[in-house]
Amino acid sequence: MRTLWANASVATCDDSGRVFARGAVVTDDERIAWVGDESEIPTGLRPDRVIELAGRWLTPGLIDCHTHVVYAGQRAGEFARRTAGTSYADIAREGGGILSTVRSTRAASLDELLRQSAPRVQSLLQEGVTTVEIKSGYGLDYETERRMLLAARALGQQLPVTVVTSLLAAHALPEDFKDRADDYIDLVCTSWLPRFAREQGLVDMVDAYCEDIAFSAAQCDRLFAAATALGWPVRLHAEQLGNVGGSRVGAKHRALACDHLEYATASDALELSRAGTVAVMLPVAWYVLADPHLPPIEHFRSHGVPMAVASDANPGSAPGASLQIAMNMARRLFGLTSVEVLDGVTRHAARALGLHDTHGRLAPGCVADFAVWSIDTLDELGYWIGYNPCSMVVRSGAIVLERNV
Ligand code: DI6
Ligand code: FE
Repeated sequence: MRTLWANASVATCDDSGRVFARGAVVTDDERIAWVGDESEIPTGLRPDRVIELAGRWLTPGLIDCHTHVVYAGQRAGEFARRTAGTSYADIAREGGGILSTVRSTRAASLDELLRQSAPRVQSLLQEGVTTVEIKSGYGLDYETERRMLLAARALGQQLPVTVVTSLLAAHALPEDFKDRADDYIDLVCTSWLPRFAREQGLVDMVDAYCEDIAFSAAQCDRLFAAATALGWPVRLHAEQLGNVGGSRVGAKHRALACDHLEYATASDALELSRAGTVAVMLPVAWYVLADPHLPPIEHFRSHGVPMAVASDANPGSAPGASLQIAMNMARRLFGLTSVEVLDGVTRHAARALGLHDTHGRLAPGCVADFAVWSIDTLDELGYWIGYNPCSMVVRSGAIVLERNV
């Protein structure tokens, strides 16, 4: 069916950054056929139906390119300890932190994981998100990592959202491998990766947590060599709590994304730009952990490193699931402009997931995923806190959500 989405202000978020104040979009089923000024719709494009958008803004569907929404339980007790002064790293060294969520996630069935995780994805959807990346990493044994990935895939079936999965087996060292991180990485490389490769369709990318409290740059290097040999793209959490050389390893393996990067240097930024890697900003984690070290935004800008913005939704450093709050924080705390933030949740986020050809932009041939906003200016994206101006979500050309705002 051919649909004309009429009378909208359209932000294409393509490389040209074009905006059509009196714009329109034409879709053929799940694809975009045409985008432009309403007065220039080609006469040959006769729509079967017209959806009147009454001057609202239309953007690509938002992409949350870094989340850990699949897990069981919560860590409010740790949050209380952290606000009273104990550090995130100290709690992790005591066997809390990620390992605490590993215990509750291992104990949860697939149904229980889905029951707890679906509302988090729903709240992203309400905010205009049509694509979400979901990581494993709270299993740290083969069966639970697999169950998390199955849950992520099931969420993509049950809800109108495109799910991209990352295997994050290298998230923390499981207790039974204490002091044997190399053995754990060997197990992941020689056993788990080949098993996931045989079981096609569960893993889209391989991720790692490269930090003093997690895995070293050399261990991530080995993991990425094994992952890329099996054909997977890689990405990693790097330089969040300190600089341990993660972004250089990411650049070496042409990582799709390097995430966090609070402690990255100018030369890291240069390496990322040469590798075409996206720098993913996670300001909610920065805010919750209250580490004053800011990511080197100016170096990313001057080296032309594309910046994405994501929620990092996880039970430790970014509880909840809100991309709009991340957008606000990226502006207020990291100093990104409203245009940088919008690009960061659309075309650059798509690039971070390897989806640049089909998602995150409004252009002919792209998937017809949109968000419609009851706002007067694009500056309102990443401005509101706790008020959601998203009034419609369109996925693959179909309206999947309408809100009265
Ligand atoms: N992303 C992560 O994977 C870790 N921090 C972050 O920003 C930890 C997640 C957690 O504490 O559960
Ligand atoms: Fe994360």
